[in-house]
Amino acid sequence: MRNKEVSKILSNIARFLAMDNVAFKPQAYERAALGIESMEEDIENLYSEKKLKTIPGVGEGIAKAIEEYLKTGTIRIYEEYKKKLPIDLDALTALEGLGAKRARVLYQKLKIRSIKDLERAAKNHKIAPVFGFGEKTEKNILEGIQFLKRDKGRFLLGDIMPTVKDVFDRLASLKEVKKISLAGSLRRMKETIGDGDILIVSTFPSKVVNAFINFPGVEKVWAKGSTKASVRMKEGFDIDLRIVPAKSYGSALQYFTGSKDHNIRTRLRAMEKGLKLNEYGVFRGSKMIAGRTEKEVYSAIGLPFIPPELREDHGELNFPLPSLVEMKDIKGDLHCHSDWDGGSDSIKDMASYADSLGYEYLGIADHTKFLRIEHGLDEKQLLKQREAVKKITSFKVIQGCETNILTNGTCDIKDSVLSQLDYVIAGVHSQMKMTKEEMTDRIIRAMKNPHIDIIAHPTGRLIQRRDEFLLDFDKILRAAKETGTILEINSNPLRLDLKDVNIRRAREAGVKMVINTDSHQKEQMELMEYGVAQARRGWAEKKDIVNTYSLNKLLECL
Ligand code: DGT
Ligand code: CA
Ligand code: CA
Repeated sequence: MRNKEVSKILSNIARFLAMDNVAFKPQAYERAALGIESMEEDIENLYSEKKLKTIPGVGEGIAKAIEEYLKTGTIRIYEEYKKKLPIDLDALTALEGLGAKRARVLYQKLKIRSIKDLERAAKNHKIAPVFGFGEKTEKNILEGIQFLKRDKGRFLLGDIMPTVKDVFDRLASLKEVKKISLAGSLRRMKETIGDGDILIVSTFPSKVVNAFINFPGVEKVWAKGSTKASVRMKEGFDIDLRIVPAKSYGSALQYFTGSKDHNIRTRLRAMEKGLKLNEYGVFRGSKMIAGRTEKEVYSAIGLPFIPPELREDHGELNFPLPSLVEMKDIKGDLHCHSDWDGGSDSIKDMASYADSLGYEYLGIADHTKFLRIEHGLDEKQLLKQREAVKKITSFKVIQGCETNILTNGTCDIKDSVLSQLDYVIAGVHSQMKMTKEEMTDRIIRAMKNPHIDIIAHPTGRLIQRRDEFLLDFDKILRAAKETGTILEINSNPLRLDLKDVNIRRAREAGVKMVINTDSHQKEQMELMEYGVAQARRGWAEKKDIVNTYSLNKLLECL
């Protein structure tokens, strides 16, 4: 499958086109890139069947570009753009607030090509005087760089999971592979990942190792032994592979899933029982008493099976374990954007995608007018949209909106219109730097508006890019409980907001939550799995999450 590379190059071209202020084309390239990235079919097959134009966003021009890429390994206009603008666009635009256009200005004015150049310029106060930048931007750039440094070498779960899944599927299809599992932080679904870990049982380890190190996308081989290997993928992260005998699979999986702190606890627990636990098994003296399955291993040391997401030494050996919410419990997604606010897909298309995911209902919550860059809807448009939603009968769609909590805690849509919608989401999208007291009061004031049901991405963080708001979270929880406001668990891998520890606090405070994807394109609804994983890491059960409810019960609490 070369889908990912094709998608990447199209999306890069989109950015270059956008920088050149070309109209419409960038959106088409971006849309094509997203479509290709998320589709199941192999792009090369579609090409050989002359069906490229069935991909959303792909017209004559883009089809030609794809053909050129598949044949020559690059696209001429892309090479030309790169020559004109020889900068590390990916790294630079990874900084919060620095888009492609601004990166180009910095190159033209200050010859900034890399993060290093950028940092030097910002420290020497060269950025602020550039037209359109200013002191504040310069400060934000420096802060952003500090963020990158702090998390150096860690990757967003959602960025690396698709590649690891590819590798996993390739391994799983080898006939020499008898058992396979993700391990490490990936299996625990941590929000950021140092490296990927995969564990295998095989009848012919050296064959598996050889196949693995020759997979497409493997850029470097760090180490290769008879039962393990470690490689660097071209996306820049590493994958460790280990092959173990069947009789130790459970104990090895337990060991390599971690976390380290959880492992220390389990080993101590074993010792208290006069046993020894290591990656080879559970032993009484020299006799091995368990090791084949994880369940057997936990049971031998007197513990129930502990779901991987809980293995963080957060009390999982001592508390009664929750019965965690699962993907299959999710009945709908309540935070999805349509083409009414500039999202990619019509309400109808979003609805049929929700249907294909096996959901019972879909909530459309478009941005509202304060967010002009997001084409936010005003009162009139919301009411018009309401009529449009009513006409959809093929799937149950409910209509909300994602209104903006303004600095004083009021929101940008009149109550008389909010009251007509099925539900209302509210979120902070501006003025994020307020004192703790101000920000807490701002959000609580919004919660007290009887029309507001859900607070979107409540703490405002962007992982590795932007800190949480300063918030008195206990106060927020008390207010949520009092007003019956639901807190969102936003599934976007860059947000995961609420995060695990806050989910646990919310649950303990008796505050309900909703797991949403905040999709601006139908395929993004698949991000739900990251939100569910985060909820599980926060010990959440089905009853804590309102979009596990049937529609009637859901509407009652909205
Ligand atoms: P990461 O890769 O930084 O996101 O985090 P992990 O948890 O995947 O860590 P990694 O890849 O270094 O090792 C995988 C697992 O192997 C880890 O979760 C627990 C186990 N492990 C590795 N080194 C040690 C160790 O020194 N002591 C113990 N008890 N376990 C270890
Ligand atoms: Ca790891
Ligand atoms: Ca590792």
